[in-house]
Amino acid sequence: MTNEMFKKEAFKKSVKDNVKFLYRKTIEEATQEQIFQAVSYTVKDVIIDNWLETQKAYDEQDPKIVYYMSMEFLMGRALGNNLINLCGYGEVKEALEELGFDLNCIEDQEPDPALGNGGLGRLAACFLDSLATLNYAAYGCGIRYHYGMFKQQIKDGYQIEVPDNWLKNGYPFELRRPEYAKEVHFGGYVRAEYDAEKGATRFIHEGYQAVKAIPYDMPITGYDNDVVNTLRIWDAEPIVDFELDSFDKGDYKKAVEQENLARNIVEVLYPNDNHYAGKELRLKQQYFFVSASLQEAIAKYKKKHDDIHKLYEKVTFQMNDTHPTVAVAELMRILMDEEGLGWDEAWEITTKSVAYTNHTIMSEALEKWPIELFSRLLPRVYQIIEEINRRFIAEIQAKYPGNYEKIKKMAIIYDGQVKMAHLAIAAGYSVNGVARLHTEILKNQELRDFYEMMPEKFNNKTNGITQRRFLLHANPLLADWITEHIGPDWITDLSQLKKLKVYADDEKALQEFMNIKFRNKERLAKYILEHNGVEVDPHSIFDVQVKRLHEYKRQLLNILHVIYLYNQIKMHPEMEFYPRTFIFGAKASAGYATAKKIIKLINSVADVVNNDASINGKIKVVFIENYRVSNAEIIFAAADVSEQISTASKEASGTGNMKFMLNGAPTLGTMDGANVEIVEEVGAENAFIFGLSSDEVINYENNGGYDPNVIYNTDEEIRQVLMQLINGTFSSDTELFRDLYDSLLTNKNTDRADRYFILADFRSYADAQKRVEEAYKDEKGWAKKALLNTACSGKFTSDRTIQEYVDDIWHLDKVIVRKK
Ligand code: B1H
Repeated sequence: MTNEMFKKEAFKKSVKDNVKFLYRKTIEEATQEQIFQAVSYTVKDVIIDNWLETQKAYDEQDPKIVYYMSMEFLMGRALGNNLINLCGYGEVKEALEELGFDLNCIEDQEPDPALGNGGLGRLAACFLDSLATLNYAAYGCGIRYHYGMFKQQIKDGYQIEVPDNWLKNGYPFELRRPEYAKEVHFGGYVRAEYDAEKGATRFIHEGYQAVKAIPYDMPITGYDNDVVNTLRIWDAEPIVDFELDSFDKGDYKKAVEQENLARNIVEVLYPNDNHYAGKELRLKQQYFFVSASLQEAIAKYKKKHDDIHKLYEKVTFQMNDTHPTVAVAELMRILMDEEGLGWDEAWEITTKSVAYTNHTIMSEALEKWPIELFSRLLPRVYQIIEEINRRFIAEIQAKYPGNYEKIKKMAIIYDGQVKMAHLAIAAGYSVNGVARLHTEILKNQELRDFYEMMPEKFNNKTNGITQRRFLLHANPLLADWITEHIGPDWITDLSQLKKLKVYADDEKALQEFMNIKFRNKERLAKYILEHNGVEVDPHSIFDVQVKRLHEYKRQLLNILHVIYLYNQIKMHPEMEFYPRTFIFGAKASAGYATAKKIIKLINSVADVVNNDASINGKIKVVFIENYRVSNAEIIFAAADVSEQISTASKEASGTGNMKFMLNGAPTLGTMDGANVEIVEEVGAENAFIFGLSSDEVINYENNGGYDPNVIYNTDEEIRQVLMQLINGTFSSDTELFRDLYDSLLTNKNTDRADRYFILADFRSYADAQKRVEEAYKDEKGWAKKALLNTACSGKFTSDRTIQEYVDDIWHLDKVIVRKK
C-alpha cells in the first residue's frame, strides 16, 4: 500500500530543504541525527494536514470523546510507526535509499519516548493506536516527563541507571500549545462562605501555590484512514517568572517555592512497575495532569454545549489504574466550585463520566495516601473525598445494616489513609479487569465486597496489542509472507490470521515460516553481538524472557533452571541436549534491591556458563541491556519460546505474551493472566503449561503459605542448585547471593519463605522445559506449533479490546475523516 502524499521526488526535496533550513547544511554534510530530524519534519507536514482534517471532522460531527487518563504512555519510536500507519514506509525507504540513507538507521536515531514503565504504559499506547485506527475520537492525557524511564547499563553484571534525556535534541513529533495553558493549585486552605442569595455555602480555596500547565500534543495516526488523534501531555511552568521585586513585597519565599514546584513536578517518571511509591511528588504529578486535563475537557465541551448536566453524553474519562483517580474528586470540585452545581447534580454527572480499569492485585501496588499528606496538598479535594466517603458509608450501612466489617473493608478513608481504588469503584460507572482470570479474581477475592454490592459495574476487557507495530513494523518478513498468503486485511482485522490454519500441514509454507524465523534470529544475533559482545548461534533455541524485573514474574525460576541444566550437562556430558540460548531483558526499579540482585545473578551465571568450554556452547545466557520498546520489536520477532512464568494469580494479564504469540513463539507458562486465554485459542498441545493453578496459590496464601524446606530436603538436584548460590560457583563472594538463597528458604526478610512458589513449581517447570526440547527436535511439529500460534493470535489485537470498551463502556460513534 502506498500513499500519494509520499511521492518520492517531493519527499526528497522536502528532506533537503529541511536540512538546509534547520541546520544550514547540505544532505552530504548532515549527520544521521539531523537527517532523522529533517525526515521527521517532512512526515509531520503530512500528518498536520490529516490532523487538521480530523479536528474539523470532530467539530462537524460532534462525537462523544473518550479521554484516556494515564500516568504512563510508553509510545516507543514514532517515525517508523507513523510511516507504517500513513502507508508511506516503502516509498520513504526508497526515497532515502536514493539519497544514500538507510531508513532503519535513520529510525535508530530517534530516542525512544519512554514515558512509561512497562505493560500498563505500553497498553495505553496500543489503545491510542487502535482508537485512531477504528475512527474513534480520543485523547490520551498524560505528563510530559522531562526524563522518562532510565536507560539501563550493565557494569560488572550490575544494573546502572542513566538518566533518559529524551528531549535533548528536541522531539520533532510534538507541538507546544501554550494557548491551552491551565492553572493548577496546591496547598493552602479552604474558607467557607455563606452565600445568602443562594442560601448555600461556598468553599473558597486560598493561599495556594499555583503552577501553569502547558500542553504538548503528539499526533496519533490511524492506519490508512487519515485520522490523527492527539496525545496531550502536560508540562509545568511557573506562573510568573521569578520577579526580584516580589522580594520587597515579602513574597520572595512564595515566588521561589512556586518556581521550584513547577520545576520539579514533571521532572521524572517514577520507575516503579507494580509498586506504589507513596511520595508527595507523585501525588502532585497525579493531581497536576488530572486537573489540567479535566479543565481542558470541560472547556472544550462548553464551547459547543451549554448544558453541563449532559457532559457524560459527549465525554467519558477512563482512568488507567488508580493513578489518575483523584479525577473523581477534581471533577466534583470543578462542577461545584466553578460551574456552581449542587452536590447531587455534580455527583450524577461525575458517576456517569468516570470509569476505572484495575491492572494489578499486587498488594504493594495499591495506592493508599496518608490523610495528612493528602489533605495538606489538596485541601479542597480532600474535603470532597471526605463527603464522598461519608455518603458511601451511609450507602453501605443502608445495604448491610449493622455490618461494621463491611465499612472497615470498603470505606474510602480508613486507618488514616485515602484508598484510591475504593474511590474509583464508588464513583466509577464501570470497573474492569484486564484478562478473564484477573477479573474473576477481582470479583471473587480482592474486590469481592464491592462486587457483591454493585455487580453491574464489573466487567472484563482482556488486553490486546497493536499488530501494526508488533508485526507489520517489527517483523516485515513475516508481515509480507502473511499478506502473500491471506491478503492484507489482517492489518486492521487480526481475526483474518485464522486463515493461515490451512497451512499448518503444508510443508512448503512451514518451511518458509521457519526460514523467516531463522532470519529474524540472525537479526537478533547481530544485535546481541553489537550491543552485548556475545556470539549466539541462531540454530539454537531462542528462549526469551523479556519484561520488567519483579519477583512475581520469576526470572529467578528461569535462571535457577539454567543452573540446573548446566549441572546436568556437566554431570552427563554425553547426554543429548539441543543447544539453547536463554535471553533475558529486564529493568529493575532503582530501589528494588532483590530485583537488582537477580540481574546480577543472571549475569554471573552467564559469565560462568558462556565461558565454560566443557559444555561446548550448548547453553548460552544473554542479558540484553536496556530492554525497551525499540529493541523489543527485534526480540519478539526472533523468539522460539515465550517465557510467561509468573506465579499464578499475580500477572493481571501480560501483553508481551501476546506479542510473542503473534510472532510465532509458543508460550511456556503458567495458567496466569491472559496465558489462560492464549492456551484456549491455540490449544494446549501448542503451548507448554506447568505449575500451580491460581486457586492453589491463593489457597496456600490464605493458609499461611507452604514449606519450601520439604522440597529442599528431598530433592537433591534442587538443593545442589541452591547451594551453588552460596558456595562460590557464581561469585567468589559467597555472601553475594545469600539474600536470594534465604528468600527461598527462610522468612528472614518477608513474612513467608519463597513467597512466589519457585521451588513449588520448579520440577513442573523443568518438565515443561524438557517437553519444549523434545518438541523442538521434531522440526515439522515445531513449525506447525509456531505457525498455529500466529494463526490463532487474532483475539489479542488491541482493536478487539478497544471495540469491547466502546461497545460495553464508552459507547462512542465512529467518525469518518476521509471523504472519498
Ligand atoms: C501493571 C501496574 C503498575 N499493573 C503501579 N499495574 C505503577 C502499577 O508506577 N506505579 O505505581 C506502575 C504500573 N502495571 C501491568 O498492567 C500488569 O502487571 C500486567 O499484567 C498487565 O498486562 C498490564 C496492562 O494491563
